[in-house]
Amino acid sequence: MDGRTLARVEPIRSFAQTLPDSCAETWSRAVEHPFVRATAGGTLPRSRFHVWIQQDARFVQQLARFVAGLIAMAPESDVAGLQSGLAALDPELALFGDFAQRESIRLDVPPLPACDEYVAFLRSSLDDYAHAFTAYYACERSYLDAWTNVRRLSGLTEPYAEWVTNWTSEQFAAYVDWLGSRVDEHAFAASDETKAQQRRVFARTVEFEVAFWDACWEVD
Ligand code: MP5
Repeated sequence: MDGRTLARVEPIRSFAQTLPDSCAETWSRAVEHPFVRATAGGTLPRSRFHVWIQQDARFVQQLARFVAGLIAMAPESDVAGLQSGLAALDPELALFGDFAQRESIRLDVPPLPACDEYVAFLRSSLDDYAHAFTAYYACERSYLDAWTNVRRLSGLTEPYAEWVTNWTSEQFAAYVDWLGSRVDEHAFAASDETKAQQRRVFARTVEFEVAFWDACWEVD
């Protein structure tokens, strides 16, 4: 074969892999948020990190209820995988608890509107399994990519190493890949209209991610 005569071809990407591109601007606002950059650059005020810890702990508690709801409506093919994701939230909540104790901060603070509104949106998506699953994928994928950015820029350095490790571990990346593969499997037989709705749900979820980072970034 003569390489000079071959047409340039784009690699084939799955539906799930194309979802961030279909809301590219919002996606980069989420995964390259100033909060993410400041975390990587070591310039994040400790008080803002504490607010994020408090709000994310609240978020994860509610996310566990959402995932339990997703499992309740899941087809058999998705149940075991989702259960493993739900089980992983226990050690994660323990991480928040240990951190809060070490830094003498409380975790029983009221959630900020950005946290409540995100959770309410996730709950409302449970009306439709494909929507809820897509929202969950967007939620997990955006944390994988945001914390992968932190790791790319600053490595596994203190004081955030445990958080970077939590959301960039091989197991977590494999879980998010698995979620993507289930999105693809379900999209395979879906109509164009259903896929367009899934793109909208993905983009909307990423907007809530941006709002969540904004809320933790904008506090004093
Ligand atoms: C996640 C999170 C990731 N902890 N917080 C927000 C605001 N978005 C996404 O979820 P998980 O289950 O902690 O990996």
